[in-house]
Amino acid sequence: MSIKVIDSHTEGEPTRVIVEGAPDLGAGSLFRQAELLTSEFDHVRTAVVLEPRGSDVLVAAFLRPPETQSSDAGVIFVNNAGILGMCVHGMIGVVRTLQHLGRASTTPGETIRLDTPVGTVTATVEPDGVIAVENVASRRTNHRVPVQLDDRLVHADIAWGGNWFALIDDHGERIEFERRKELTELASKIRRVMNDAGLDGTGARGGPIDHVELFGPPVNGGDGQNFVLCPGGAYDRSPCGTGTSAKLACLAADGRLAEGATWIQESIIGSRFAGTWRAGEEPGTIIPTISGQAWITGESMLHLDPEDPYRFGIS
Ligand code: PYC
Repeated sequence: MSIKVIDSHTEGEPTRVIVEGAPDLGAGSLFRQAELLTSEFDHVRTAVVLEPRGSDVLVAAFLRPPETQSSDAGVIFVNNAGILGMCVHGMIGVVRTLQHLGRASTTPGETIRLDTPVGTVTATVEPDGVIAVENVASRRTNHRVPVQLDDRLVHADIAWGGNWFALIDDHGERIEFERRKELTELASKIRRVMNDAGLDGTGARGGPIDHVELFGPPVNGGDGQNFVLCPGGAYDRSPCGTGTSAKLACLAADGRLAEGATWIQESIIGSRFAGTWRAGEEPGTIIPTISGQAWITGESMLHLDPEDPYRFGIS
């Protein structure tokens, strides 16, 4: 079995797009196809994402036919833990990859519509290689939920930005790259305590907290820096576009960022996304747009040798 992939990184966070050799997931909804990917073809996800071919940081994208008539393609994102609802850094990587393949325009102003299991997003080509993703409707569902840890009390906002986020300001830690191990431990503890206590995302597609976002002051001319813990324990090298969408939903709900104004979110490595929002159709929702840049890093043919005991990855 061979699988052709194209690798890129978006503001430091890698994306691997599967361009040949993906399994047939049928013609159901992308939500159903994602379920099928998990139940029948999880070994393909693990082969592509996990070591020895991948790593815990990698997000992979399965390209699918569009689910809605007006869209150009469908995408299912996966990582080391399973399916991701939406992934903005990944979508910027997908669009950059489609441009690299000559399947998407590089002309500023051109748009491409992409379906995901949690909704349709639109990507617009901006000058200088920047890609702006108008994400799914995002919203804050809970404000300042007290979370008691062994050694401190923190308060979390819970928000949907295509994944479920707990967003915390009053954690008492310095947000510094050198402290990523301590930040990973703290964020993991917060997620465990919140999910054990049932303090999870509420609303239509409610679900457990899958990402935790810790905030600190800016270091690179932006409005703030974050540390984002992803579902499988890795931290996001980019500022996390779904996380920035969740942040914008909180800023909008607090009246701290006006509609159309720009928020520059810095990542733990200092890379940046620009975020802005407009009102969503449903009261209390916003439609965020997140802009950033991706670069192609490689094209490979992955081989799964039937004799290789680790052909489906090291779990
Ligand atoms: O950019 O949305 C994002 C993202 C989610 C997980 C890693 N990156």
